[in-house]
Amino acid sequence: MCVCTALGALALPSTAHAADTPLRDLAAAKGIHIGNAVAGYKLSGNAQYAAIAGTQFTSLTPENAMKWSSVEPARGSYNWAEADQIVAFAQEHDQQVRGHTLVWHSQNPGWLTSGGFSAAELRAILERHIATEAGRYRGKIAAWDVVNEMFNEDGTYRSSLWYNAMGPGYVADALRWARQADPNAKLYLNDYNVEGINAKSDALYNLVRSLKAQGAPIDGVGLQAHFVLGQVPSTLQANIQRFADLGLDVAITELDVRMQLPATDAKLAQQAADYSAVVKACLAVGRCVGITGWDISDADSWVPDVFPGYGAATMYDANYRPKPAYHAVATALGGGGTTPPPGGACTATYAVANQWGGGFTANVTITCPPGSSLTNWQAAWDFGAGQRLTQAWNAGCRQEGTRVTCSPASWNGSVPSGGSVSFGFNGTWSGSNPVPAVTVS
Ligand code: G2I
Repeated sequence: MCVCTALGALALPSTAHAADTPLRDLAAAKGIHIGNAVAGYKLSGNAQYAAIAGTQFTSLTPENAMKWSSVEPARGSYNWAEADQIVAFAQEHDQQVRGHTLVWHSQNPGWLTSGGFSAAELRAILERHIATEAGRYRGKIAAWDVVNEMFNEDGTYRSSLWYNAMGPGYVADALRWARQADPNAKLYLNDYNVEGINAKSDALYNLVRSLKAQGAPIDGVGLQAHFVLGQVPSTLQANIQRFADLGLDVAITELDVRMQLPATDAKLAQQAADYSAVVKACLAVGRCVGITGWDISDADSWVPDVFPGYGAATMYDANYRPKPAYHAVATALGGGGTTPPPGGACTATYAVANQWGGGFTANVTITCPPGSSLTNWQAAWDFGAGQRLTQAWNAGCRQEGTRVTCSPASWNGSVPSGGSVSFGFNGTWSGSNPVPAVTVS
């Protein structure tokens, strides 16, 4: 057991950042923005939420406040209160605002979706909407998600109010109207399940390439990045790179990593690895300009409402305490000296030493920094791709389902302060052999 951080979880103040450099400073030093999605009523009604929103991020995205049903619930009757509030909060905290979103198939007001408008009327209504909203915030928005979620999973255009009335040309029209309304805002197309290379991201790629060829005003693509635990696509960086190579900016716009509840230490460690992988992929591509999370804490997240039984998708737990994912993001952004995650400062690394058709050898090294130590350590991980452990040395390991649990041999149960212990094993694999996140206690 860990003898160093027994007080860790209890001793931390509720928004425990005491020794940490805020994410916003780390991100700024790397030349990218770090953002989150926010709701106005929480900024004014929840002090912990507002403190995190104001101090950790360089960019805010209104989660719902700039959507059509929020700003024009009845035709010609506008409600800008929450959007104005978020813009003002961002300005007070020296933050940029990502506008979300001008054109979408969802969260449109009833008067618009059930109005029985002709194609020509819808076109005029959309032009006016973009002119009104982007015009109101002219000069105050760093980037607009001009069109949101225009594709089906197979890369065909989504059937929507706009596509059905105007055909695919609605995208270029919307971009032109947005450029007219706010010439300095970066104009983006934004979608989900386009993070890896697949049919849907191919469609987005072909669209933005043709928009650029036509001279339509397109500055960037937003990859929403609503991920499932352990499923960050291996082609994320290559996909970001191919959009960048077209001369476009790329932003991660709605990052979260959902898991089946309850959250366990192992799942939170995998989630930390997933968040870290996203940050690293973005940092590896010069035109990846920033990363925005979708919701401040697990208490704020949209996930449990939409995916029953799933949640814990953000960087902060429901009590606004930073999770391992927060620390992993800070570390990936170059942070040092962050508060170790509750549960232990000793860490384990897993490395595949040798791999051949159907088999592999891997080593796990448990390391304790000065001031930490372990006695009778336990290491555990999940094999997510069907791997089976066959034989271990310098540890006793067993596998049940995907879960592998290892305990020390008689001679290596103690990891001293500043020291390390290694063990190894053989296993079988097929298809892929990804590196799992190992938890140690
Ligand atoms: O679904 C997750 C995101 C996918 N990409 C586009 C984003 O705009 C979208 O955000 C979510 C918000 O996080 C939710 O908060 O969009 C949902 C649907 O527009 C939002 O949910 C809505 C509920 O459906 C409404 O019932 C509720 O009144 O939030 C509204 C305000 O709380």
